[in-house]
Amino acid sequence: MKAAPERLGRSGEDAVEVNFDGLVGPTHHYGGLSTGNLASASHRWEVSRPRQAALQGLAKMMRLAERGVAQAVLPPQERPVWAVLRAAGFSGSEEAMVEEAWREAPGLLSACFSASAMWTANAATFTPAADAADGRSHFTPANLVSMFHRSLESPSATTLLRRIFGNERYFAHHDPLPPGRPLSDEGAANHTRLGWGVGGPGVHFFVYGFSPFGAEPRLQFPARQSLEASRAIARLHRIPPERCLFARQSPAAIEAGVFHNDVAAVGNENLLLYHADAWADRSKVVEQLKARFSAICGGRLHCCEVPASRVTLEEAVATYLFNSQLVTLPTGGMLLLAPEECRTSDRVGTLLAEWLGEESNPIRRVEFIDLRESMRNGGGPACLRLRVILTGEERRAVRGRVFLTPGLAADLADWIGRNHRETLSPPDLVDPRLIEESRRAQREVEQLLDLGPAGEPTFPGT
Ligand code: SUG
Repeated sequence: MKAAPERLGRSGEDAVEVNFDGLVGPTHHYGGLSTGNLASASHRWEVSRPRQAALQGLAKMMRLAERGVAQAVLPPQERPVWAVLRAAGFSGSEEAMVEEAWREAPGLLSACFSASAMWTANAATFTPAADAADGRSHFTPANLVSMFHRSLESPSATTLLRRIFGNERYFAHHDPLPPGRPLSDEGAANHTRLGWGVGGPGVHFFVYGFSPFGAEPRLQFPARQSLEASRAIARLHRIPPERCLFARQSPAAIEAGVFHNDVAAVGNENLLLYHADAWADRSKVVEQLKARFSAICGGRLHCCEVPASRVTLEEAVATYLFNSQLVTLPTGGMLLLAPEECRTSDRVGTLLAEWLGEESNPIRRVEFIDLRESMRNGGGPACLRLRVILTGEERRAVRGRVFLTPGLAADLADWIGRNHRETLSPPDLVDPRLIEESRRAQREVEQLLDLGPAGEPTFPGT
């Protein structure tokens, strides 16, 4: 049956997009854990600054909240992941386990200490009620099986989302897709919802890196998102097929370090910014997207294509231009919140000035933000947030003190100041005081966010 091009769920008149940003945990370090993520590889084992990282993330949230954008937070995850260290054969006291793991398997220890849950664009894929045939909002936590350290996030993300969005009347929760390469899923970083406003019908643009059961080109870097995973999410979330489009990343993009689609494209409402080499068969993809947009949403999708002659893929990866956050301002028009690295590139600067000068382009403001600590691990402004569209009723059903207010921001700044170290490098992971600091920080933030009982996440194989 063909769904009418209208809202499927409850009235979305008072719907707003809320950015749920991940708080940076006290074990933020540079493990060099993500193959194909050039920043992660090139800063491997350098000294990180956990306190600055967390404050930079908070400053971004406050900037957007000051601009009138709805902002909320997600807590970090408990680290290290003891269950995985035990499952890998380490035993004895916590200190002994960490020491032995450092001697025998430093990479594994680094993975178990990783603060990578901060990049909540990878936590889950979300579909608003307005686009789901059953009229509920859907969450599927990403299984993140492509990178071992990231796969450790999935069990806790699953319990966390169920705690915060626990009201079953509004929210449907799916389990992460079964682990394994054929259903490798990296969450919202490879998914963009387009549509006029956030309350009306939307078109869902899924980008995948590989098709698991086909003949695939051999690449130097791993393609992370599978077509079957994206299709499974669309099915589970009850999105009518005519509202979905699936496109393949270009192998050239993956080889240039575009490990997620959000490193080469960003969209919001009726605007799509993208690198010309982001997708295979790009002209066809853009044509189909435009056609879907006008059929489902009505009107024209505004597409800004950036050819390599203006900005190369390498420049896109170095500046993270397309990982800017593109948000609608309550006063009308859009704000592009770009990483500081874009300010220092003349070529990117010229492009931004052009976008601002075009009458028909919805971007009204460009601002820059310093996220150096996260950027050095390959995480820009858009990586740090999960977009969740909520109606007024749904917002009231959200549990915990997660919406950012000046009071919460002050409490979080204080929490960071007391718990996060100035500097950290992988050899510091054996410092027994870090275990205590990490545990205390987790306890305090859970209390501060008033999240209620946590429950125990279960890790596959533990
Ligand atoms: O998965 N980096 C993350 C960065 C995630 C960026 N997210 C989006 N593009 N949406 C990753 O590669 C590096 C961790 C380390 O090396 O210590 C890391 O996990």
